[in-house]
Amino acid sequence: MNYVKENVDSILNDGVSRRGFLKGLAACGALSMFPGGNLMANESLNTKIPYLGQKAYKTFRNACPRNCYDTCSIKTFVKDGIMQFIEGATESTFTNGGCCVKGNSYVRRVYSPKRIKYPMIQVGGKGSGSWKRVSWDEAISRIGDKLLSIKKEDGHMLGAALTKYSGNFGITHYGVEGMFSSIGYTTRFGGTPCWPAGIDAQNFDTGNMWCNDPEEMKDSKYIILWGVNPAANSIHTMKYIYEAKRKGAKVIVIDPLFTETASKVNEYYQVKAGSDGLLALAMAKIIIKNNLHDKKWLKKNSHGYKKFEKYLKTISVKKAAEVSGLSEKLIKEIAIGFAKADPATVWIGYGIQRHTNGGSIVRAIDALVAVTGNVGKYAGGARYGHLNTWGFNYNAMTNPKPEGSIGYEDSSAVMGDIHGADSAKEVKYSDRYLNINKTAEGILTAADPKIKLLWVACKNVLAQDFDRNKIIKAFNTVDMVVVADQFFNETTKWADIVLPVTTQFEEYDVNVSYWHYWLSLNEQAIKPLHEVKSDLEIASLLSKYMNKKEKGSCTFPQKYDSKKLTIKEFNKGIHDQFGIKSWKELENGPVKAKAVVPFADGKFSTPSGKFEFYSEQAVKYGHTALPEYLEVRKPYDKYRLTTLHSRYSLHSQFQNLDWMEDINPEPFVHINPSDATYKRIKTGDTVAVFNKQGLLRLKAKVTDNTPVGTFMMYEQWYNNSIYNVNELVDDTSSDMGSFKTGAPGIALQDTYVNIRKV
Ligand SMILES: Nc1nc2c(c(=O)[nH]1)N[C@H]1C(S)=C(S)[C@@H](COP(=O)(O)OP(=O)(O)OC[C@H]3O[C@@H](n4cnc5c(=O)[nH]c(N)nc54)[C@H](O)[C@@H]3O)O[C@H]1N2
Ligand SMILES: Nc1nc2c(c(=O)[nH]1)N[C@H]1C(S)=C(S)[C@@H](COP(=O)(O)OP(=O)(O)OC[C@H]3O[C@@H](n4cnc5c(=O)[nH]c(N)nc54)[C@H](O)[C@@H]3O)O[C@H]1N2
Ligand SMILES: [Mo]
Repeated sequence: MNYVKENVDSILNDGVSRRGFLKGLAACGALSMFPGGNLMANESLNTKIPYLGQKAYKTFRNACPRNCYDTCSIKTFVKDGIMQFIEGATESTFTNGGCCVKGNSYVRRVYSPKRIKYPMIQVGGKGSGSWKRVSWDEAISRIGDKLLSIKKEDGHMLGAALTKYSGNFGITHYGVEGMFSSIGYTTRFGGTPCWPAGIDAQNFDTGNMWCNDPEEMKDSKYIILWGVNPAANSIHTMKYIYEAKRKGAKVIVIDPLFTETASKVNEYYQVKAGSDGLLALAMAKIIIKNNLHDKKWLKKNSHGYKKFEKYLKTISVKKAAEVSGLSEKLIKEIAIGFAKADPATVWIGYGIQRHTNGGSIVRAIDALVAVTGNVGKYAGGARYGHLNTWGFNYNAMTNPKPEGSIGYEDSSAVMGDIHGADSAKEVKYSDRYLNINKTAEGILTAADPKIKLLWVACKNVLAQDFDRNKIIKAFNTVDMVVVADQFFNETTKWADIVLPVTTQFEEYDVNVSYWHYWLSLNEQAIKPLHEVKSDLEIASLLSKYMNKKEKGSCTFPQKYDSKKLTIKEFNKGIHDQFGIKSWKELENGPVKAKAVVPFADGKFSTPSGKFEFYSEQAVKYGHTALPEYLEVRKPYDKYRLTTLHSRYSLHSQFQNLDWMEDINPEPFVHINPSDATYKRIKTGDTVAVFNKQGLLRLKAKVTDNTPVGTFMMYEQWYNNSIYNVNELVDDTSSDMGSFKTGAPGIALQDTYVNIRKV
């Protein structure tokens, strides 16, 4: 152990990994001093570290499983059983040999002294901070006994609930859902906080959510980055955007904030939040009026176009200018420039659809792209995301229910995150589904049965879910909260039992992206540290225990072998799509799916088989048939608050590491100089930001990157800080999401607050 400790200490102090980290920092623009710098993301990133020479290391294939566009392919260098440093895989043209600042800190993360090392019980009760280390046997027996007692009391398992989201998107990790299926019908938090309104919008329009390969963007002639901030959130895509720009393409950003991305493109347009639907419709109107629409494509491939054209008569460009804040002249200029370029593309971000009218905005932008005939075109498209390479077996997820299981009788209410809905086949009973975006409400109102055990995995509920104080109240009504995580965090504070889990370097898995088209194997590079176990091994242990106590009570396989589980995920479809014969080929590096331009064949999975301007299906879900303009939520306080994703963290992950604290030590509320003057606030002043729901105390940063009347804070979790933006964000829904993800999205961008100096 001392040997390991000394060696770990030496890497933690060593410049090699730190060097990679600094390169990542440069890649995300941080060293170029936001906003104006000109270091180009990922352009000089190939980390060819000679160090001891490549031969001194054993190398492993890994992947970053975080919920991120880039899902990087990684090469890990191990010496004497200890990870020394990582590189981005050079085989992937997307990862292109470089990781981001977060990826380059992985060694730091794996060996962080802050990791949860053993199973722990909060003996003083939730929130007490009084913890006791226990053995795995004790932790598992407590949980198993609780589950069996729920069944004994209620006759079913609906009192057991699972909330899991995006801490780890590795395919075998859907085994956590599998663990829950294997004990019976349970309660699940379904839906997603991330992208549901846009998913529905694209499905109404195209019958799918399927985007062009981001690598094609280098050949686009006009790129609109609409409510998306890739210079922070998808740095590897920036190189294609830069290449297009170098080749003469026009690249513009439409965003209420002057973002890192805005600082790198040709033109930036500051739009008023939530007004984009009207802006896109006005642009479509101008394009048609100038006879720049693609009549041939529309005739052949679209449904309801004439009705859409008629609806556009009611759209006033003048009103669009008033509502969006862009002048009529500018709107016209963008519309005509976009329509004349070939191919032209829009990247629709996820930030833009987290409004009460978010789905309607995405439908309007889809319509704009379709009018110009850029749907189904190489280097064109209304890009949002895709799940086209996700056709794995989800083997670990598909366990039969124990014999005689009884469930929720309303079988129409089946929901699930689109990343992988539970595939249980029984029709008579179903799981009980609650909206993942209303965690607190779900727990507090669940009756008959109430929630007695809540299992949290891959989710930092208290940092990422909405109306934090209500969540604490809700957690306190649950007999046993179990949290499986790598770090003590906001959520573990309110847990009864904490289980330490592996990082991706300590287990096998396989990863694909919802953005690019690469497939990466994730090999086990090191032995699990401390007493950590993978989510799947935990499920096996639980199954062993439950079956010992009550035979047949859990169907999850009792033997755990992460490599075998990973191999079982592959099938012919995946092999064919990626042009491989076996998973083994991935040991030589990541592979890319065969190139296909989405909808190039003019086939859409909509009821009409065409691109639907007019969607009956949308009507079925309570929306307008056409992509009509919908007004956004009205302000309920003085200032708008937007909570963006940060380049230093992946939601609540990474910012807790010491290196990240070095470069980004504390949170700020970003406020415009004119608002600052009005409130007599200077940079560095401590302020209280508050609304009907909560209050946050933090320092102010005065900057004109934020528009007048809007404050910006990054959603991040700082170790040892009470900072939490969801103290202020309520759980109001966005318009769409129920169609494909089972629950509406979250309108977290429509948050309002006030401020005072303290
Ligand atoms: N105010 C505000 N709130 C937001 C957002 C916003 O923009 N503003 N964004 C929303 C969006 S888009 C999303 S996607 C969500 C993300 O919400 P989450 O999915 O909750 O986010 P993460 O912080 O990435 O991951 C949660 C936890 O998973 C843990 N974890 C990592 N790997 C594993 C593993 O293998 N097993 C287990 N058991 N745990 C693991 C991490 O340590 C972390 O504590 O947040 C949403 N919340
Ligand atoms: N470094 C890093 N990368 C990440 C993540 C992370 O946490 N950190 N998270 C990952 C995840 S889960 C997600 S969902 C994606 C999110 O990726 P993005 O969609 O790029 O991220 P957001 O920060 O949510 O929002 C993007 C932009 O939308 C803008 N926006 C908000 N409302 C409107 C509007 O009404 N109109 C317009 N035009 N723009 C608007 C915001 O100002 C912001 O600049 O990033 C992924 N990548
Ligand atoms: Mo997300």
